[in-house]
Amino acid sequence: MDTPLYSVRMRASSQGQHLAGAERIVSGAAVSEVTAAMVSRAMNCATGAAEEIHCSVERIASAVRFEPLPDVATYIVNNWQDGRQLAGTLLFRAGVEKDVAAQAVLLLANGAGTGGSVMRGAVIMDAETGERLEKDPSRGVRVSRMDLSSECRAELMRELASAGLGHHRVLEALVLAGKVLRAPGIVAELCWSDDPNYTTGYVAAPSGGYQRISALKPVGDSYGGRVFFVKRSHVSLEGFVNYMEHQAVLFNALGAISPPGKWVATDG
Ligand code: WAQ
Ligand code: MG
Repeated sequence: MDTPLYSVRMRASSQGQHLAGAERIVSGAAVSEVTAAMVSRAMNCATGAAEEIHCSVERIASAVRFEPLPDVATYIVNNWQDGRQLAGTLLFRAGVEKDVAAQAVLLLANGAGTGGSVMRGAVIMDAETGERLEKDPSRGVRVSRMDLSSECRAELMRELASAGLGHHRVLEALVLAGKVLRAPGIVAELCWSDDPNYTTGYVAAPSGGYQRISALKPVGDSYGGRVFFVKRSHVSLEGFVNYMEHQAVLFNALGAISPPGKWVATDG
């Protein structure tokens, strides 16, 4: 018998500014506890007191997909310029045209949103032409409804901590990228944070997995974002966006986590 699962989501804001967000997929028995923990975290937010906290609890009506997480690799680069070069190489390897990869890096570096702002969601980009395909380029597409099973979460936290990757951003981004890589028609994802103190980003691809790059921007830079690459002629955009926003995906197995390796840029 299948026990129903629930999507629990929280977002906190102050003066109309987003402060914190979280989401989980849990059994009915865990809903109250998980919701309370989210609210408590938002009430004690490091970035300031929340004025508004919105929680939603929804029973997941359609089938949940159970998937394994992608493998994790880490490239240590000398500086963010080398990091961006490596991102281009990894994107090209995944099937993104060279100039399109370069265009995507510049887009995130300059702010992909309206008037050069940071977007709340991701850009969808044609891997062959660089054309932007998201319906609302000021918002982008938001990936939602993904989580780790509780056993997998405990195991992943242990494994990441022992690999020196215990920062919460690693786990959260890995789960998000894991869902993205299971999307119909995905070619690759490029991401780095808008947090000025967090310079590590990644290129994710179905063949390469979750490939971390130690620096994709200088410290103090508050730009960041995500680009999902697809081949326009091979994908139903509506199906792609619907999957990203609504399909529940629960990860129940880990991929391999490799030790970090140095990467040295080549000329040209
Ligand atoms: N769906 C789509 N785009 C999103 C989502 C989402 N659910 N959440 C964030 N974004 C976009 C948005 O433009 C953010 O500004 C941008 O991504 C960055 O989000 O292995 O922490 O949460 O060391 O700041 C990657 C490396 C960290 C982690 C990424 O992103 C590691 C990170 P942030
Ligand atoms: Mg952020």
